[in-house]
Amino acid sequence: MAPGTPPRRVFYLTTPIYYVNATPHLGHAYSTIVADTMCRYRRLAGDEVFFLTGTDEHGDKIAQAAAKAGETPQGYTDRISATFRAQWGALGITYDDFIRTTEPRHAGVVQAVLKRLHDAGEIYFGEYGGPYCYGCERFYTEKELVDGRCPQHGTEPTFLKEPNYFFRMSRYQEWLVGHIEANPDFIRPERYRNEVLGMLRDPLQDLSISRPKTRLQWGIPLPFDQNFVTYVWFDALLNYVSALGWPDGPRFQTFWPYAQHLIAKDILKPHAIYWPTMLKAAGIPLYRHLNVHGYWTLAGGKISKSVGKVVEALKVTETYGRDAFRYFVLREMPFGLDASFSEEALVERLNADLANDLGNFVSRTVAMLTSFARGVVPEAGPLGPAETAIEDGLTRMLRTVHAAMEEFAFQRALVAVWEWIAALNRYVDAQAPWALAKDPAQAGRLATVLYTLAEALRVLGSLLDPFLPDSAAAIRRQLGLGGATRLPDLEPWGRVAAGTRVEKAAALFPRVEAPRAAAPAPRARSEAAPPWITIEEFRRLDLRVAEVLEAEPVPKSKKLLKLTVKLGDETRTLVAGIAEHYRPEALRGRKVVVVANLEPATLMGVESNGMVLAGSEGDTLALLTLDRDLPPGAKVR
Ligand code: ME8
Repeated sequence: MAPGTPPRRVFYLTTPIYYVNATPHLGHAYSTIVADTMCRYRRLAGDEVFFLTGTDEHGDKIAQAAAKAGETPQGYTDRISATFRAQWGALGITYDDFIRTTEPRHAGVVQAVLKRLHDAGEIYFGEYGGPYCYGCERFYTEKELVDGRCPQHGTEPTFLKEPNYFFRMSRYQEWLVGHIEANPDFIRPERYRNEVLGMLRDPLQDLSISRPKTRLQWGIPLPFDQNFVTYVWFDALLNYVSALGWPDGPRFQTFWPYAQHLIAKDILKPHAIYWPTMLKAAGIPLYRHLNVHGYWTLAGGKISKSVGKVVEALKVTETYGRDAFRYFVLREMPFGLDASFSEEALVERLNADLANDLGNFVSRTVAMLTSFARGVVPEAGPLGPAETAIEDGLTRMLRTVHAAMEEFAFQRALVAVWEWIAALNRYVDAQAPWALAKDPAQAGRLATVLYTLAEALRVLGSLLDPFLPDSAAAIRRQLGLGGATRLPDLEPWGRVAAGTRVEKAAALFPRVEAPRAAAPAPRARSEAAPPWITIEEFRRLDLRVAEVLEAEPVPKSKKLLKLTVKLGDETRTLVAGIAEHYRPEALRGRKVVVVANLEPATLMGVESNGMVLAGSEGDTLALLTLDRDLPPGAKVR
């Protein structure tokens, strides 16, 4: 290792292995995209990465689905497992291994672990009865049921009572609580850690780990009793070590000490309680982190196979491109919380963030280099304050991105990148290279500005690689660059070589029309909605674009800001109740929409000549801004 080179970090990330009782949907695609983004990011950071996904193929649910399809379980699981692999191929997922629980390499490990636990007295024979949900493949306690129904599926559980083998999970309750308390980021985000500690406040039961063959044959036989097969969760969780070649495989040695799992909240209990206790009992070190995300909902409903509302993720990616889909899901869902998926919201983000902010920046930069520098990156002159601000902004942005990515906070990372892109677009507007190009005395300045833009493009072409792999590659191609630059080499500023040829290419993200909304309702309004107005009445409003020149707090008011805005040739003062939502310095230079003909009013001693428009929902307030530039005073209609 060269002196001063930081040691290479190791990173092992798994997705859940998905049930093959139906084809992949949005929820599966999300987890897999998240894992892929993370693994691409860590590879770009220089880490040694192993990314595992796969399919969970045993159990009642699968046997039932195969019977329903009129296929043998093996034929059925072969077919559906292949659709998962094909889907991940189409989405550009860069997994290192795809494990199937029907593979001999997995079954062998499950049997070896069972034998070890049985020999150690960790497994005993007994009888258990209780409410069982086939959708979840688990027993519930009465307390966990909601109105007597499964909290996940809303179905009535079946009461099952049968002799089975049990794992002495209850033994490990105190130890597990201690481990979670001593390692605050073992389960994250924190809400899920708290949820697990909550579950562990009740006495932990032993876990039934078998099913009698009289009821179910589709499973891995217990090595110590051929009349039973292994309970599907006990079988499935072990994929995380069987895929690495537990116990002696070199991959197990290298990667297991760095294991991180990624799941959604639906399978928190098996991963946060069954799995660590199984590992502990088997003498296998624990994983490092369990990263838990929320649930996507569709128009308020749940997306899941057993519930029946299925979105084929591929359909959306075919229409809008896989980068747009990927960006949308990463940007829209704060990691750990639920989010709602809609095609309209996706199109909005595509147009605003991708077509407008990123796409325009890339195309105008390449176009300006082509028109004003004959397609060749010029030599930069001395950097001025505007360039230094961009460079400092990059350093700050990278710091935020790195910290956010440590915690799977994709949304925070992307917001930081897009703030920098917004700063770049403002830089272009402020420096106006088209004006510099008209003045031969400004040739040096023009070269510096164009160089800065080319350098920003170089950074984006690599930094965006984990998030928007296709677009990042397209950006790099325009600069004649092949592979992405490692993250530690993104800085210092000034790496793009003067003399580099740039190549014009098609727009990265053409704008798309919003998907057609449902047919408008007939001319009836619900009683709660305001009455209809005519177009003439609407035209009485004088709505205008205004540029905020100055913003300052109104003394003694928590809510009000005094804004000085430019409206065409005129400068006006307005008072806006937005102080709890925007800092004054964040408003300067922004274009907003105002009602210009609202009669003046005095608020806390300040005369207000108009009103700034904003939307709000709950505690969130958002100013209406423009998605492309217009001069102050432009009419809004
Ligand atoms: O539970 N929103 O498999 P599964 C977000 N085989 N993510 C969702 C989602 C949604 N609406 N729906 C599903 C199993 N997911 C077991 C796992 S692991 C040893 C065994 C994602 O096919 C999310 O990752 O039901 C969730 O945890 C997983 O799919 C459940 O997949």
